[in-house]
Amino acid sequence: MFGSSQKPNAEPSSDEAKDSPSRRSFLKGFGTAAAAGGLISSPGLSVLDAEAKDTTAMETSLSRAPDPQVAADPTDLPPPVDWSSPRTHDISLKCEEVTAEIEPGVEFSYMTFGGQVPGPMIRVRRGDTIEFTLENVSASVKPHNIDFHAVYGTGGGAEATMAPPGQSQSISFRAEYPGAYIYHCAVPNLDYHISSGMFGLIFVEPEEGLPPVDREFYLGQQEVYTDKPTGEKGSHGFDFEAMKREDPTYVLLNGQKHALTKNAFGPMTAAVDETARVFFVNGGPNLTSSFHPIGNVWTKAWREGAIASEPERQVQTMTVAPGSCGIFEMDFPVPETVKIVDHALSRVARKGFLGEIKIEGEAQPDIFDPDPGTT
Ligand SMILES: [Cu+2]
Repeated sequence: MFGSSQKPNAEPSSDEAKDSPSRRSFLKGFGTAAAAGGLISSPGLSVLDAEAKDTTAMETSLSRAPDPQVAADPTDLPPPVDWSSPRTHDISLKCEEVTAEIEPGVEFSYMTFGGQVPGPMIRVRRGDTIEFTLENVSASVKPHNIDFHAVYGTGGGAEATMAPPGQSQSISFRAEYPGAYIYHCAVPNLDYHISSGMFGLIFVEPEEGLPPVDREFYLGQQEVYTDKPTGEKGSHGFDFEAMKREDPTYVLLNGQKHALTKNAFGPMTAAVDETARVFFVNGGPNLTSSFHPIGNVWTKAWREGAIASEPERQVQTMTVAPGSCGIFEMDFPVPETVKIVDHALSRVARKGFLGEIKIEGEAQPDIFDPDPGTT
């Protein structure tokens, strides 16, 4: 069993029930997923840094974190593969339709894998076999399925996993090729379902593994098309015409506005001289991301998550197509707050996209001195 199937189970019977206290408490805290079969660890995310000040123009203030939380904990991802011969994994995901706030006061009906956006990250080794079950919970209204880009087979498994509410479907597949791949719902209205949150990442590690890093983060982007202007309070319905025009209301990192910043669920954290690896999935359904760390650089970058290729090095911005992924490494030589953006910056300034990595440690004035007059 894996991921969401291991979490406390609060299956609402109506939209109102989806906002129940039990669900709130389940979703509110980061790092609640339990490990199973060595696939998941949950070190937890730092709390909001109340002392930090931010003066950049692109930061807007949120009075509180959206509740309930659908933003995936960026530190809740399976640890690196530590086995050296093929294994079989039992992995399951639940399709859950969750009403939550994109930002405070803006309600939206999400569709998710495991109650989070992006859905739980899956990590296996090339040559492993996955006995996979998709459960569409009985509280769902719509049928769902799953297409893994890591799968050889019709629809990446989508046909065989089509599950009406209250039903489960299983497939078995062997991970034949390494890399970071998207998984997503692929029902006929697949763009609607992906926009509403139904996507995630499966990483098939190469047999030889990866070089160690100090931290790993799991991030996902999607754009949401609603029937009200960005930021207008109230319940936002879905706008199919806006989606046809590819004119989203929100472009989001981990499913909610500014989720991974001090103004919502807290930034990611690291220390000076540490290294980090980012697994990034762009659900789309339509927009290409220009993925950039402000105040830093992708030290190594595997375009499209194609880990079997040689990485590009010291890349400022990586384009990540909708329905694709990237694997990016970073160094942290100085204390700073790195802002994670889509460098199509109107998405940051006006449509809700932003993440932060707060790096703490000794100042390194030889590398960066913000005030040279005083030293
Ligand atoms: Cu779906």
